[in-house]
Amino acid sequence: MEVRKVELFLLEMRLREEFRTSVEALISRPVVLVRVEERGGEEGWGELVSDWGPWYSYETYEVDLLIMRRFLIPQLLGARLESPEDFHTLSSKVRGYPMAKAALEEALLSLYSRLKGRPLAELLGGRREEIDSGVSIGLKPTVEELLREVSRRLEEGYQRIKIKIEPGLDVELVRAIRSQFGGIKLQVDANGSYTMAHFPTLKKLDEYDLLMVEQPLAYDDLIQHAVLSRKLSTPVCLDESIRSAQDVVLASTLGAAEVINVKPARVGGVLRAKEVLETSKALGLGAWVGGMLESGVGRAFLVALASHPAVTFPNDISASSRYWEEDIVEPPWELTSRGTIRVPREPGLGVEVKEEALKRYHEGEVVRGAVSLASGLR
Ligand code: OSB
Ligand code: MG
Repeated sequence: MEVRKVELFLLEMRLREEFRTSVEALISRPVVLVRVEERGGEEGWGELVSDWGPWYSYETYEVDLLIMRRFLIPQLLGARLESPEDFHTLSSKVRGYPMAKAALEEALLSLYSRLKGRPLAELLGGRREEIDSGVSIGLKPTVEELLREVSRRLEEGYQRIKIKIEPGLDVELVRAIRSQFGGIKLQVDANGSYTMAHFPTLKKLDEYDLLMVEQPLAYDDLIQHAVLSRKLSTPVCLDESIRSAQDVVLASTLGAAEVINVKPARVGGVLRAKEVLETSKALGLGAWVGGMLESGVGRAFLVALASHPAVTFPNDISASSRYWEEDIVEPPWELTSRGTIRVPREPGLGVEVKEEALKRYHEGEVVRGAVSLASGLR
């Protein structure tokens, strides 16, 4: 595999509805698509998911663009790769920036998948024909609005509901959902917004039979998660705290988590995410595939990864329509009547990038800041 061209497309994609978490309120996402082309003309696509600001992670799309253009892409151009794994060797001298690495790795992986004629899921050790789909619901202005949203998502067929919580907006929400919807599969995600000072509140969550509480405490505090985990009957799931398979070993050794949310972008790529899944399984931890509000391109990798047998819970992988008026792939990702998403059997993404939709989003209005998103980056 010899990449002769790397193209970056900078889009701004407006979400159908605001997505609010304890760290930010998002109305649109910067989406950078990576297209790689190899000598024979075959192509691959990947997606950069870093945000406008360093809120969920220290990475931002502008810093990642700099890291990709200045360091990662020059290393890649002209290198001969036996497989996408070689990209990790190549980029190992660049410290950090897992999201920037993941975007390029995805592009190489989908290229490789096409060159070999083998579906992504198969390359990742996936076995399932469809994956269990859950939905992540942001903080809402009122409990009534939250209940309406939960009701709508259950009607659409999602297998489990995850709601965002933060101090002051937690037990009341869970109680309201339980009283209206009974024993549905339900979990909460705090995005690190609590401390042990909130322990009495977190302990109250134990009464509601939640599948798990995701990242209750700070991203850099495994020790406190280990302390909390011993005091809660609700399983603790880690998202932001897990950067690698090694972190899973550490978390398991400390007893800081019983479940791992696995996101390719957070751990430096889809191949790394597969390792995180396998390590979780080997250590007896539960696991599922999380999301970063990916466009249809990034979603292809989430779906393929979630077909892996180490996945033990429904995933944060929803249909295109949960996020976008119009996705940039054809066909869009759809929910089956069983609340699942079908795993493509075709090599590559398994969906086509719609170049004309890409142009439309290119020309989208500039909402923020210094960089002209309309001008693109080709
Ligand atoms: O904490 O899991 C999270 C989205 C962006 C950043 C962080 C998170 C999320 C989600 C949405 O919860 C998951 C999805 O539907 O993609
Ligand atoms: Mg999370």
